[in-house]
Amino acid sequence: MSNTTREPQTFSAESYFETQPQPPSLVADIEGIHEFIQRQRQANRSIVLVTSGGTTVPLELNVVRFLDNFSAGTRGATSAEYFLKAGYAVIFMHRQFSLQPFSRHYSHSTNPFLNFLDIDAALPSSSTIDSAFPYSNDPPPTTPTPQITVTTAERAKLFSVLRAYKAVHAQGTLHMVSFVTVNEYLWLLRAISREMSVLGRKAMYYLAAAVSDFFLPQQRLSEHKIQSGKGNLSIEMDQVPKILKPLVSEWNPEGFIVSFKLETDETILIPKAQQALERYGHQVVIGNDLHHRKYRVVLISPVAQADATKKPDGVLVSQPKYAEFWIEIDSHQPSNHPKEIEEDIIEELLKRHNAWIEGS
Ligand code: 9Z3
Repeated sequence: MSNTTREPQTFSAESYFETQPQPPSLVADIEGIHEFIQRQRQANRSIVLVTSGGTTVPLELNVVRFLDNFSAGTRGATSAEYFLKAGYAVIFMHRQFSLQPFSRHYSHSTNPFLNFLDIDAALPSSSTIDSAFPYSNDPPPTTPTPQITVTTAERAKLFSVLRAYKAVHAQGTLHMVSFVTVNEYLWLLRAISREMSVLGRKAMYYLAAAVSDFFLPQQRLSEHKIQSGKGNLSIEMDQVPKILKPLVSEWNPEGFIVSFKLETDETILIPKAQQALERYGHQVVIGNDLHHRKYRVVLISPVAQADATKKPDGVLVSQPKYAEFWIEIDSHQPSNHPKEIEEDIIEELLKRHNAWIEGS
């Protein structure tokens, strides 16, 4: 990285993939995806690619520091469950260690599963606490291992999560693949989209990952940890190419594509979502504002202009170019059985995807 001013570089999707390195794991990842798609096609299932979590932008080749994008992966992991429930096969392309379908209910930070387990054995008194720890030089605990049970209050919820999880595993309808950097994300998205193109209209893309807008090309990364002590650090980043464009026009023009638009200023949400549709020509943009994203979203989609209606006097009334469809749920949800907005989002998208498959 240098402090000298330079001409900003513009990357098209094409020049990006020509100059930025292919991740070493890509070939193996795509083999797994290929097999998964073949299996689901034989079972005549629709497949949705769900992207989830935030991408990083490394600042060094031997990476110590990186920029990150906000997302816990809640939207993607929750949505994946509702797609699976509806009979879709899901490719869950997520940020490593972000939330995942099913296990998200027992996130280590908000709902650690160890709290729900009871152990049928005498616990050591506080004066002999060290005897309770497994990683000492003591011999292993006595056999048979004491009974471990789930606390009564948690049993019903755990049962329903576990039952769905086991059913999905038995059916083999969930395939996981992970990324960390924006580079890994872009390479994976391109390769998976191309693989999915064999599905034609039965392929859906649900792009909920929070993707970096700026990055540092590999050629400009410093090899080692950037040293402090030289005063300020200025980093000039290049723009990540707009990847929706080739996805819509080249990689799978038949696919049903849903992207997300995140804003913190709600007043620009709709114009920005419309701008994305105008630019890329896909099917739906889901607008969400950071602070209300769990309770309110808006689906923006193009209106077929042939729908323009004639008034009785023969005057042609031009239709708005884009339709808004708001989904809102109560922000005060019971903690034991909260309604999730993703349930309603997916219900609406499934109707639209069906219409898309039928060609309307
Ligand atoms: C979203 O807007 C997601 O809904 C969230 C989900 C990231 C807000 P969480 O996982 O958050 O529930 O914590 N994703 C898309 C964000 C994004 O990067 N959009 C780009 C943009 O706004 C377009 S691809 O320009």
